[in-house]
Amino acid sequence: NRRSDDYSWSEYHELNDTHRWMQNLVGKYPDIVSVFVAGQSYEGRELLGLRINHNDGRADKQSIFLEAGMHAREWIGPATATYFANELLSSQQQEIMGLARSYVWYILPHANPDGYVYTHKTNRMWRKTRSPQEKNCVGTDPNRNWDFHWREVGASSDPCSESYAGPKAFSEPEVETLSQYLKSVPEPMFMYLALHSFSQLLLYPYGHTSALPENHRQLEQIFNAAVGAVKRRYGTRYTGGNVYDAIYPAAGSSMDWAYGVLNVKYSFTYELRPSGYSFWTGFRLPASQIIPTGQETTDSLVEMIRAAAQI
Ligand code: ING
Ligand code: ZN
Repeated sequence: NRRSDDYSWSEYHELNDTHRWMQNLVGKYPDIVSVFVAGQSYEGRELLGLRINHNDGRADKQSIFLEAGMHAREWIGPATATYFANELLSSQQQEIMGLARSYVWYILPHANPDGYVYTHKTNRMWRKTRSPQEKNCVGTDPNRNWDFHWREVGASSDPCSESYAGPKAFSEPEVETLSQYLKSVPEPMFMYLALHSFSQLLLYPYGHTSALPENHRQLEQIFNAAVGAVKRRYGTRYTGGNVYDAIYPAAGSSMDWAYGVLNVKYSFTYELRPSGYSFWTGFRLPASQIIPTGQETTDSLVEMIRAAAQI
């Protein structure tokens, strides 16, 4: 039973630790922070998020939604999401606090809580959800389960595959309830962000086709600003582009659904540190890199949002 002040970014946390930290923030910043429940997991856990809204009387703010932890083993995503949330609340940098005030923020560190718990208790390399499927296999890839060009390409119909799209679109309660929540967010959504790992890529739609989205010139402009900024502090190099060409065809992601169905014009996915291709080490980013990753990703998000707002 640790005190909220003990929460730090020098280690990776278990789900309950982070949920408790979020609840404690409400007590610490009652006028600014509330928690929201974006949905439920198969095993009955809450999809708990932080809503950050500086009530400074500014009307008609837009929202920015940041999702992390969709894939269970990608631990740096949730750690970076909470790092960024903490920056929005307590940064010494004027431009970050300015950004914090300019939008209504929704931050969901653990979009796949069952999977995350499973990576702590049983199998560090688990990726999917934990719902039972056919052939005695477990789990659906939640980033292939969204109802937008579902299972068209780069998604498996084999329940035992790591990229299993599920028996139908929105079969996973995590995905279905989150989609409902996203539709219910009252402020117009300016940007949708997803944090994954790894490979140091910044991605934008689409995953189901090599055809570029209608506003791809703006997306590329924002991409360039974000990739320039992520390099500033530690020289971290990112590449990327549209999912289909930059990594692989992959239909049914949250980002494409946010863009294609919710109509969020600026939708991006970060594949965070490390670079490289080693499956065995890629998801095990040392905890000593949480803070540097948090810093450079915050730098990048600041520039990304600034660039998008200028368009
Ligand atoms: N990569 C992502 C995946 O779901 C991705 C890449 C991003 C696909 C956005 C589609 C849309 O496969 C990892 N490492 O999870
Ligand atoms: Zn992922």
